[in-house]
Amino acid sequence: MKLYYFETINPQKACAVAKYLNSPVEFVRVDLAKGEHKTSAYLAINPNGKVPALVDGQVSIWESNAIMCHLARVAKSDLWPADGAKQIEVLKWLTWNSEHFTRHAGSLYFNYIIKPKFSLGEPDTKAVQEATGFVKQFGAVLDDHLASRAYLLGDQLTVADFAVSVTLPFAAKIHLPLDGFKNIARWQSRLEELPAWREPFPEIRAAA
Ligand SMILES: N[C@@H](CCC(=O)N[C@@H](CS)C(=O)NCC(=O)O)C(=O)O
Repeated sequence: MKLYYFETINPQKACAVAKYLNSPVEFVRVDLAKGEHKTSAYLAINPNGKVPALVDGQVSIWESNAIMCHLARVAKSDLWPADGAKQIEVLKWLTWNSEHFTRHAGSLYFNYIIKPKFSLGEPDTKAVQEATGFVKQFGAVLDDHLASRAYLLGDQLTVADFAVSVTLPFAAKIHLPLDGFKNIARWQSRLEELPAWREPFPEIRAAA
């Protein structure tokens, strides 16, 4: 399998899960700064021109959530639970995350990290203000849920934990308004114990 990535949050989920599972993937870096995601060769793999993408035999999979689930399923790992009801629960959190929590936390990541990195101008004050309000609102839902659980599904770590937590390593830099959410902090400390969560990306080898 080949996993196409760059060091940004969506590929981060797929890379972290691949590393956690020790998946037999070849990591292929697609340099967004050089426009490598817009080449015809890459567009044949992911017509959206975005990372990550996974090629497994004849199949190309795009969307980081689908890639995480595929890697876990192939590895027969509980990161993608075998039980149907638990799969629905994972799907619920992945959807909630894309539609609500990381949708808005991702806006802060875009304004405070991506914009300066790619010289896209100053943070948009209105967008930042709006995203901050939503992260607080949905952060409270997450914090309440984690009050009595180690992970999103209870005792069992799943791909949903990798997805929902993806912006937490950047909390200070992107001004994530999560101060005071003690259960999220406890959950983050638990995830930080996982080397693959702390260091999701492969080392970049300097050219010889
Ligand atoms: N929903 C997609 C989002 C992928 C995405 O937006 N990737 C960003 C990097 S985090 C990207 O490739 N951006 C380049 C572009 O849009 O030109 C996923 O989860 O895989």
